[in-house]
Amino acid sequence: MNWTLRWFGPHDPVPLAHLRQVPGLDGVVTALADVPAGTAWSRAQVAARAARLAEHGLSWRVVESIPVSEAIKTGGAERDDHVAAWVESLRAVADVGVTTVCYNFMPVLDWMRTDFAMPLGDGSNAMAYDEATLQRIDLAAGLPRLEAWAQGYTPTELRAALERYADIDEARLLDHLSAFLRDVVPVAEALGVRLAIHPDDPPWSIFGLPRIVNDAAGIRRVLDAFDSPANALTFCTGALGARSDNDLVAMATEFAPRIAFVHARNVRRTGVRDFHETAHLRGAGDVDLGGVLAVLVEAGVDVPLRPDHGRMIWGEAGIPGYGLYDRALGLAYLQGLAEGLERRREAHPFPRARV
Ligand code: DNO
Repeated sequence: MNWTLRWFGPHDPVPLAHLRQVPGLDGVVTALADVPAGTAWSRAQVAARAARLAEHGLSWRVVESIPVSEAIKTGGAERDDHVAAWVESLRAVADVGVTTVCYNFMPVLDWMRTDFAMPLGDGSNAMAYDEATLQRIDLAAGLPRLEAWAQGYTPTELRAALERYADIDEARLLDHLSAFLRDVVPVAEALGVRLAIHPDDPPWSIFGLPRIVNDAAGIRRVLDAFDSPANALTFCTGALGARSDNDLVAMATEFAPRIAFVHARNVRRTGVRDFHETAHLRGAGDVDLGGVLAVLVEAGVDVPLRPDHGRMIWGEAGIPGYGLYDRALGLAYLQGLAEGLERRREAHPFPRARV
C-alpha cells in the first residue's frame, strides 16, 4: 500500500509540517479546490501546489478531485468545453507526477450528511446521516459550500441545478458518464494516469436525483462502459459500507484489478438509510476493514490508500471528518493490519491473483 492523507490546501487547519510527522506517510492527496468545475487548472497553479508539498518532503501522486461539472453530467451546452478543460487539468497534474485522479459523478451534490458533529458519548463527535432529517431539509434555502464539497448553492442556483435533472434518469446519467469516459480514459491511458471514480455517498438517491455508483451492479456497469485499467474505482469502504446489502469483501475481490485508490472509513449503520461514522478500528463500526485489506494484500493491489473521515477527538477543531488525530490513529491501525498480512504472506506464501 501507498499510505496517504488528504490535505485541502493552504487554508487546511492541519499544517503540512504536522502531516510530515505521521509515521510511514508516503504522500499527500490534494486538489486545487478553489478552481470552479469546468475551468482548467493552470500549469502554474499545479506547479505551485507541487512545490509547496515538496518543501515539506511530501510527494503528490493522487489528485482528489478534478471536479466534473454539472454540464458534463447533464450533457449541457458547455459540456465539450468543460471536458476539454478537465483534460487540460489532467495533463497538468500528470506533468508533475500524479498517477491517480479521483472524481465523482454525483448530480448536484458531492457527499451528504445531516449532522456534521454528532456526539458519540465519549466526548468525541463524528458525522452522521439520517434519512428522515434529510427529507426535512428545505432546499428552497440553498446549500452552503462545505470545505470538502466542490461547491455550494444559493437558493436560485440550487433550484436551477435540480431542474436540470428533471428528465435525466439513471440510464441517461450513465450515458453521460460513458461519453465522458470515452473522451478522457484514452488520454489518461496515454499519460499513465488511472481515473478512480468515487462511489455515491450516501449510496442511494437523495433529493430524487439519479445516482449510479453505489452497489456491485452499478460499479460493474461503469467499469464495463470502458474496459481499461485507467477506468478504475476509488474503493470507499465508508460510502459503500453504509448499505448492508453491499458485501465489501466480495466487492473488493471482484473489483481488485480495477481498484486504483482506497478510502478506508468505518460507519455504524443505525437504520436502513441511517448511519454515523466511527473510529476505523475493528468493531467500532460495521465495516470489516481488515477483511477488505486482506483481499487487497492477497490480490497484490498496491495502490494509494488513505484513512478517510475520522472522528473529532481530543478537542481538535477543523474540517468535519478531516481532523488529524483520528485519521492518524486510523492510519496506524491500517498500517499495522497490512504489516501483519504481509508478514503472514512472506512466511506462508499463498497464490496471488493476477492483476
Ligand atoms: C468526502 C470525500 C468526497 C470525495 C469526492 C471525490 O470526504 O470522500 O468528497 O472527495 O466525492 O470526487
